[in-house]
Amino acid sequence: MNQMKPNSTSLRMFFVMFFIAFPVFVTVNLVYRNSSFGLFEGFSEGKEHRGTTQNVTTLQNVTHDNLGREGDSNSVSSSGGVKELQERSQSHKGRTKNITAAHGGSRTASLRSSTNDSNSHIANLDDNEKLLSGLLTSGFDEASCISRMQSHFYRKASPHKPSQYLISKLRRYEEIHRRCGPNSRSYHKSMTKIQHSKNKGVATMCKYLIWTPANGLGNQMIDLVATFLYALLTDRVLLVEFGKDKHGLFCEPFLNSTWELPQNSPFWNEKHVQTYQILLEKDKATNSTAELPSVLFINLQHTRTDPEKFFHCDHNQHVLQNIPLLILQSDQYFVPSLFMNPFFNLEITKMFPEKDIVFHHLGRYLFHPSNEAWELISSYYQQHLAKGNELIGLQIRVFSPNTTPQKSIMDLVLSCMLKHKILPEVDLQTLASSARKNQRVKVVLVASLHGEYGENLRAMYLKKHTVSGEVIQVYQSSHEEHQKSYDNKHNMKAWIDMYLLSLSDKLVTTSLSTFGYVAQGLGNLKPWLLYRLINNETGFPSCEKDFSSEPCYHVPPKHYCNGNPMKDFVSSFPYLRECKDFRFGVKMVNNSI
Ligand SMILES: *[C@@H]1O[C@H](CO)[C@@H](O)[C@H](O)[C@H]1NC(C)=O
Ligand SMILES: *[C@@H]1O[C@H](CO)[C@@H](O)[C@H](O)[C@H]1NC(C)=O
Ligand SMILES: *[C@@H]1O[C@H](CO)[C@@H](O)[C@H](O)[C@H]1NC(C)=O
Ligand SMILES: *[C@@H]1O[C@H](CO)[C@@H](O)[C@H](O)[C@H]1NC(C)=O
Ligand SMILES: *[C@@H]1O[C@H](CO)[C@@H](O)[C@H](O)[C@H]1NC(C)=O
Ligand SMILES: *[C@@H]1O[C@H](CO)[C@@H](O)[C@H](O)[C@H]1NC(C)=O
Ligand SMILES: CC(=O)N[C@H]1CO[C@H](CO)[C@@H](O)[C@@H]1O
Repeated sequence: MNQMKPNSTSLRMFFVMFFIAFPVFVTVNLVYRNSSFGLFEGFSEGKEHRGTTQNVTTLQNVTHDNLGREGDSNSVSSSGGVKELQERSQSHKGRTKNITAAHGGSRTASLRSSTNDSNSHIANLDDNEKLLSGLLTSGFDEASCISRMQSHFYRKASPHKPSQYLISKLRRYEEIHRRCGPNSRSYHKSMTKIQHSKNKGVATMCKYLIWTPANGLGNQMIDLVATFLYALLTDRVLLVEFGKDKHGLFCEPFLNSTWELPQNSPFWNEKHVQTYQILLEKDKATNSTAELPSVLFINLQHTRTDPEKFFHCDHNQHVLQNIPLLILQSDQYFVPSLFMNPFFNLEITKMFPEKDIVFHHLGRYLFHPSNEAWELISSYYQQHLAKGNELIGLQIRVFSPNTTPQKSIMDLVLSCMLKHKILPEVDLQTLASSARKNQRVKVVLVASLHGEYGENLRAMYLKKHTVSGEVIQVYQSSHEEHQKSYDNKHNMKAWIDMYLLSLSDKLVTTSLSTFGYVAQGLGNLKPWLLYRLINNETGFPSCEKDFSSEPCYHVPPKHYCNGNPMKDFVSSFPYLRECKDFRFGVKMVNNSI
């Protein structure tokens, strides 16, 4: 009885607190722009949810010129969450942002609106588009992740539809994740079992794949897509070890569950876990897999000197199948190595009849900017980028700042963009004062750690005519000077830049930059790859157009499963090609090439 008392008291206190706190909370929410819908939602669902702060963006009076016609202007709004947000925000002055794309000349892809202003009608019409032709599932609380339902206003509809098989695989995966994910009964049962039998085999209801971070955000994102594909192929539940540096970047991708490894999991920084390398050695020595651990750490990070990992081989995959918990660390887009495995190959080919759009589909499936990130992305887009008829993304990564003069890089960039007519030459004949009407506007978004590149380009076109008569506007959203891995603010900026670049019509990136890979994959863009300058050399093509939007896998296996060295990828694996930006790397091409 004594024990009951504090409990019921605290329960009552809870309700009192709830009924006092709740209206206050809502009111505070409405008054302050930085409201916290994530927290609100988590509370009502009794789930652990990060309280992501956000500024609410609503799509009001979006002017759009879908077919290049001069602008009909129509009101656009969407169903459910956003409508509710709009209503809430409209009731408070200053909350509603009135978004209008400038002078009717908006880009084809930008802020697409429908010609009907009946909300429910638009909602139905857009459902298929909103869910990216079935790639995404319906049923999410839309206010908790506004970007999930608004991305299609910003990005051109993809010409690549997901296959029915991929859609069914994803729906099945989501079901498994709900059943086996954190907070489920199966999760606790399976994890307890695994933990108690770390070094001897055990069979569990659910099997897991824990993703651990390595290297910068670009590497982490391409590797996360590869890891998710591996989870799909092996019916494992993907859990991610997101540290503070990734707090508030992404929405939850899986309906009614979380992909984050719970903070109290013993497998954060697990030290005493057998490694894949040791398992391989044992396996080789004894030819027996009788004694399997129940947790295994697999390091697939890039190094060119490590012994061969044979991760693509049937035998090893067969062994791994019996281990309920795998902890994977990589910084690579190792999807091509999964294609090299005959069993996986069959399955992936069914999922992706077009082999060169794996990242495009899985990236758009997994990575939705959090409300906080989305506020920054959408407002930046509307303020600066929506104005143009065409958006050019330019990503400049300087790998050796100490040996590469800035001017060499600027020359390289200009040489590429002018030669391929991505940007026009400046017209030195015509006077700047003679303004013309209805000029086409090209907007250039520069992403670089260094602010000078955007400034140089802006200065070049400022108040000048171009030979094509186009007006060039240059924006650079951030410059950080140094790449900082594992830093939340830096990651947020990087994510915003990657996302904005992915909305481009044309993309110019630096060879070997995984940052560019993410943008091109999400946006289904075949980028112009800038030559990777490491000093002030000259005499090479400044850039080359890539043949696929897939990221490059920089360290593919060097041996066949029988141990013989792989000499020529293409003859053994007809869907692989040497990457244009790194000749030791490979990536997928579509059948038709
Ligand atoms: C949210 O809006 C407030 C008020 O306009 C502003 O001060 C703050 O910087 C915004 N936060 C973000 C993340 O945009
Ligand atoms: C919204 O945009 C319209 C059209 O440009 C403008 O007339 C109106 O004043 C704007 N409203 C707000 C609240 O900014
Ligand atoms: C708008 O939607 C309504 C309701 O579905 C429909 O009756 C009407 O014809 C539509 N108008 C236009 C211009 O498409
Ligand atoms: C997800 O959760 C909501 C709210 O609890 C519930 O109504 C819905 O049926 C769930 N969806 C699935 C597919 O489990
Ligand atoms: C190892 O096992 C494989 C298949 O089970 C068998 O073909 C091979 O001969 C064995 N090798 C040794 C050294 O026992
Ligand atoms: C650039 O190259 C020239 C020779 O072509 C060399 O003399 C000069 O020192 C180089 N500058 C830098 C900063 O590397
Ligand atoms: C909020 C807002 O500005 N709404 C406007 C949207 O556009 C229609 C017609 O163009 C106006 O009547 C609304 O006032």
